Amino acid sequence: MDLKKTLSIIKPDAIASKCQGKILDYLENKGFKVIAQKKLKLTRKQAEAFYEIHKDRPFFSELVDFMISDNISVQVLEAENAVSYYREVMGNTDPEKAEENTIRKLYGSNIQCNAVHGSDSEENAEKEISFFFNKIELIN
Ligand code: IDP
Ligand code: MG
Repeated sequence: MDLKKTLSIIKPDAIASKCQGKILDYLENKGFKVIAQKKLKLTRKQAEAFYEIHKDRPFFSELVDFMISDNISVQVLEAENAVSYYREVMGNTDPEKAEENTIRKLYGSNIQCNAVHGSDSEENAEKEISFFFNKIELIN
């Protein structure tokens, strides 16, 4: 089995609606192992740095405001093909377009407040994991 890692964020909307536990339960039931986890509140600079690839998109400043509006919970998840598997169970960016029983369909509200983040490639997963976690936090 070729286990890989991906970075997950339970976003402020899902924390505020008390869906964190349900999402973690869902992920464990889908076979993901939570390797590392932390709760934090991003500063504006940190949120801007994390979403830097979107800095020229029209929704960038709204996205940053949303991501700093409350605590977030960040996880490193391990599974076979973790990146693509998490993208699949997370569902479409827009909860209205997401398939039934995906996290965003179940717990997302709209294209911005869509409950979770998941890395979009193995290369970005590595970068995003090291954005939030240092080496010692990932040894278990
Ligand atoms: P993804 O999270 O499915 O990978 P991205 O295109 O990478 O989607 O967008 C990052 C995040 O930016 C989304 O999860 C969502 O919170 C927000 N976002 C994306 N598109 C829009 C939009 O059209 N309006 C408002 N927010 C958006
Ligand atoms: Mg993305």
